[in-house]
Order: sequence, then C-alpha cells, then structure tokens
Amino acid sequence: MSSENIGKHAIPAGQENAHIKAADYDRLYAESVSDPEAFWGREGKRLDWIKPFTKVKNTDFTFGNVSIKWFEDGVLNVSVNCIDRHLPARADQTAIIWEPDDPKKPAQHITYAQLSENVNRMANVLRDLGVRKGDRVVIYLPMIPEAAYAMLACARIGAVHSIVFAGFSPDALANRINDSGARILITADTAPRGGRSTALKSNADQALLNCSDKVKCLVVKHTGEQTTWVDGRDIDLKALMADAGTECEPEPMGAEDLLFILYTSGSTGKPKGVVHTTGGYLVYAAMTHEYVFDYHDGDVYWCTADVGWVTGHSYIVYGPLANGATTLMFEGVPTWPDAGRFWEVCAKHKVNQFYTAPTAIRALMGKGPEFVEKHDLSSLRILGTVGEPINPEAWNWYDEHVGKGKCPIVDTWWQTETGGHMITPLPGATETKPGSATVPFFGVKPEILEPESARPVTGNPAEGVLCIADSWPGQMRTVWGDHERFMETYFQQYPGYYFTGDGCRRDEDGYYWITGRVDDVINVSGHRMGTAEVESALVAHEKVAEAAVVGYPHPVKGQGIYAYVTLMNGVEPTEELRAELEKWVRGEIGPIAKPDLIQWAPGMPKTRSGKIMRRILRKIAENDYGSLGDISTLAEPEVVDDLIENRMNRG
Ligand code: 6R9
Repeated sequence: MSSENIGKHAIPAGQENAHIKAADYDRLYAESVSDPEAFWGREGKRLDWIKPFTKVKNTDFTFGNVSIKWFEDGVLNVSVNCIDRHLPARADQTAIIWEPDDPKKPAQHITYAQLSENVNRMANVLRDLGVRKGDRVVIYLPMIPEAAYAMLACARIGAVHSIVFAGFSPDALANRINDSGARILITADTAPRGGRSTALKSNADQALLNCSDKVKCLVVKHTGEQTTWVDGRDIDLKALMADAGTECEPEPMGAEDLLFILYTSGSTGKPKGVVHTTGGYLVYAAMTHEYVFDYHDGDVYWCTADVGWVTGHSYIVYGPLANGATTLMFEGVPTWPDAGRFWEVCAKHKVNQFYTAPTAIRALMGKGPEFVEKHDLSSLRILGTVGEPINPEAWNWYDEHVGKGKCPIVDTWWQTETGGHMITPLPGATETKPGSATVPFFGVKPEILEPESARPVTGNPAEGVLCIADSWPGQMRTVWGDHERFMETYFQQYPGYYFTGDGCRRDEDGYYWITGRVDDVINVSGHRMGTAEVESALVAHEKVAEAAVVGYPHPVKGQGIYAYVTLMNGVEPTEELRAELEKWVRGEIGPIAKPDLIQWAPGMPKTRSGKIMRRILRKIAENDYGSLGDISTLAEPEVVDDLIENRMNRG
C-alpha cells in the first residue's frame, strides 16, 4: 500500500493536557535544530547533577575524527537520578510493578523506597566483590526485578553493564563475556516463560567453560529449582544482599563515562558492543519517555520489551525511573495462558501507556478480537509500537480493538545506536498515518540521501537511505574496543552523516516511512539478526560447505530467516539433517536465529569473482523469481534454475 492512499488520522479527543501540542512541537523543533546549545542546555537540567555542566555539545561527524560528547564537564550518577532524588516525594509510590509469568502468582509492587534498598544492597555486594568504576558486569537474567536492580546497582558504583538477552545460547553469552572482559556474570537459576522453563544457570555453566576462570557467577535463586553449583565461583546473590548494607555511596560519574554496552547485530562480522554513556543518554531517555508517551505523574506505564534489548534499557528502566514513573515489568509472553494475557494485565494494573512490537500485534490479531474484548481496557490512553515497520492492517487493528479509536498511536522509529526515539509522533501534537513513524523528535535532523551519489534528496516526496545530519544526546559514542569499526560502520559511506542502515521514504507531507534495512541485517519479530552471523553458525557445522542467508516476508514475524545450504561432498540432504541444522543454529546463537526455511543448494549463484549474488537469493526467497534482473554475469547461470525449482517459499 502506498502512503499516498492513506489519509491522516486526526489526534483523538482528550489530549488537551498533553505535554506537547502541535504549536509547541513546531516551535520547539525549530529551536532544537537551530540552537541545540540552548535547547539541550535547558533539557539537561531535567537531571540532578553533582557538578552541573557548563558545556552542552561537542560533536564531530567527520570520518576519521568522529567524536561525540554531550554535557562533557558535568558530573552525575544515574542511580541517584532514577531513585534517590525521588525519595522525598515518592518513597511509597510504586516504581516497578512486576507481573510474573504465571497469572496465578501474585504481582509485586516495588516502591521507590524498596527499589532503593535493593539496589543499594546489590551495589554493596558488587563493590565488596571488588567491582570498581569502569569494570564490566554481564547480566544474563530473565524479566525479574533483579534485572533492574542489577542495572541500577552497576550504575550506582560506576560499573558498566552489558545485558545478554536470556534467549541467547551459551556460546553467544561466552563471546560477549570475553569481548567485554567482564569478571562478573549475574544470572538466575531458571527462567519461566509461557509456562516453560529455560535453564539459565546451566547455560551460564556451559558459557563459563569458555571464559576466564576469574569470572564469578552471581546467581539469583528465582524459582528455587536445583542447579549445579561450583564452589568458589558461584555465589548466591540474594543471600549476600540480605547481609549487605542498605546504603551504598554513589560513584560520581563524568557525563561521558560509560553506562552500558549492548551487543547488537550488524551487516558484517560478529555483533558489536554499542557503547552508551551517562549524561546524554539519560537526558534523552527521560525526555523521550515523558513526551512520546505523554507520561504524567501517577500514570502506569508498560513496555512489553525484554531488558535484553535496548527498548528495555531505555523504556522499561532508565527513562521511566528517571521520571519517577511507575513502570511495569512482565515476565511472561503475550499468548500464554491465552492470547488475552496482555489485555488481562492492562486491565489488572490499569495501564495507561502500552508499548509493544508489531510482531506481537500481528500474532494476537490472528487469534481474533474476542481475546481483547473480554478485558476492560478503559485505562489505556496511549499506544506505542517499536522494532519494525508496522503494516497498516496491524495498525488499524491496534487502533480499533485495543485503543477503541481513542488512543493516539506512537510508531517510534529508533535503534540500539540511537539510545532513544528518533522519528515518532507525539500524542498531543502529531496527526498519524498508519505505517509511518511520522516526524522527527526534537533535535533530530533526518536526511534522505541518494544511495549511490550520497547526495541529499531535497523536496518531497523523496526516497533513499536514511541518515542523520547532526548529533543528539542519546547517540552511541563508540563500538566497545573498536572506534575504527564505529567510524567505518556509521560515518564512512555517507560523509558528514550518521548512516542508519535503513531505507526510507518521505511523502508529500514530509512524513517519514521506514522501508526496512538496506544492509544485510534482517528483522525477525523486531529482533536484529545479521545474516553473516547465521551463515557463520551454519558453516561451523561439519556437514555444511557453504551457506547464504537472506530475509523473506513472514506474516507474523515481519521477516523470516531463509537459509540456502550447500552440503559437503557426499553428504545426503535429509529431513533429519534439516532438523539437525535448525537445532545447531539455535545452539550456536539462540532460538531467535533458527532458520524458518532451509533450502538445499547444490550451488550458489556467484559472480565470476566468486561473490554470492544475494539479490538473486533474496528474490527467490521472496517467491519473486520472475524478475531476477540481469543474471548474465553469473559464473554458472544454471544454478538459478535449480534454486527456483526447489524454492521453499511458495506463498
Ligand atoms: C529500538 C530497536 C533497529 C532497527 C532499525 C529499523 C527497525 C525499529 C522501527 C523500525 C520501522 C519502526 N525499526 N523501529 N522500523 N519502524 N518504528 O528496535 O532497536 O533492535 O537496534 O533495531 O529496527 O530497521 O534500524 P534495534
């Protein structure tokens, strides 16, 4: 469907008290890009500083020289901003509502006073174990309150956390522990999800076989299920917390000191450690949380992401808590015990802002509206989406069945690298169009460039690659341990710009429509997956000679993983082997990387110089083999016929 055919949705009634109205948006946006010093100098004051900043912005996008600093001479502590400063007014207010996987178990309401106590205790445990400012701590936890405590405890003592999504395999965990040089791993015994259980501690045990023997393993006994125990290495975290003091002196941190590393997939090589720092990140997370969700005091806010992804960092923990909000943390899945779980939780806790992923909406849409209709959703005021483009059908279903036509929908485009929302409607200010992330947030200067010439496309409509012309406070600062890679990935191809990796269209109203990745990154259920990562997992199997992985449209996941596999000479392609390879990739990376379709490829379409022509593989995977374009440069054009003949996606 093209943007031209979709009319604007007016701002629903009832947004009179919104923080930002249409006229405010125009005025503030203009100021934010014409005078960023003044604009961000003011916004920076939303935090409490131990030593106030005097410099606001010091950034350079020149390739070879890239340097990004915000509020650089300011000193602050993130945990103080997320906890201590709220205590005078909010000690008894709920900071975190924790909703367990099993709906029959009670929810927990953790007040700011209790949050403070738990975070201080955990911070003392870490400090007693010798963790100091700048040391890395890897967190491999399910969606339990301890995950938030661990993040904030690290922030309190100046340690740099690196969360590894609990769905990642032991190998993926070991790689991240080793790359970050962490000496502490925080995990849990087991993780219940959707009524099933993941053996996290046992995964951690396997991972640690490939890590330095100096790594200590702090275990949260969450379910109490029995696990192995290595004396001297494994530590019962809750037991130590019970004995630890409830006050831990916060570490004064420079605005540009590291807050966290989060590994994310790119188009080449192994996942890179995206580095976020203290001051700018928190200003940006807090501000976007307040304005984009129009958060007001007393609201109950729920983001369904996992803390293992950036959305969980910025919009479950840091943004909301910096604002003194009540944030809901959910251990379970949308479809268990039935497809009404999200809505049951919304009704039970009277959620006002609800933020989820298009893939979840599509999955629930497929189960029928009756699961929504049986719950009282009258508390909902704002709905949000993130992670991938939302198709208008899913947008309309969300609007009609969940929002009852009364809730503004904020389709928020952003990335691990951007720290917070970049292109998004504001509930009281922006008319929406289903499928468009609409307009830039304050301080964000999107530019659409011609991919070949790198020239900005001026005027509307426009189509090309999406770049950002100037820095914003939430921007990543570097790739952990590899500033060169940072510059090459984001600043080389389009000089003077930050390159997002996304394709984009701007319509005649100046609205932005993200069209998806233009690099070899695929987006599976809103999770980023490098095709190169899946390929290297496949070729690590002894029976695989060569593998090429592409994305293809998938009705629920957005994109599915399509793998072409060439087997070693003499190996029989069997169904058993197909299942074995699927299992193998799960083991190497994690369940989210399991190929949806594996096609046996006796040969790959290659240029004479031996480069696999992915364009052709993508077309065949999309079942669009009628328009393969010029294949005359292929070394062996015949392989294409075989691939078409045996294609797996005939939908
Ligand atoms: C926050 C997050 C980033 C990639 C990004 C883009 C896609 C995210 C989107 C969207 C269209 C949206 N993406 N939000 N595409 N509309 N509202 O998802 O971070 O995991 O790093 O993924 O996700 O392709 O480049 P991350």
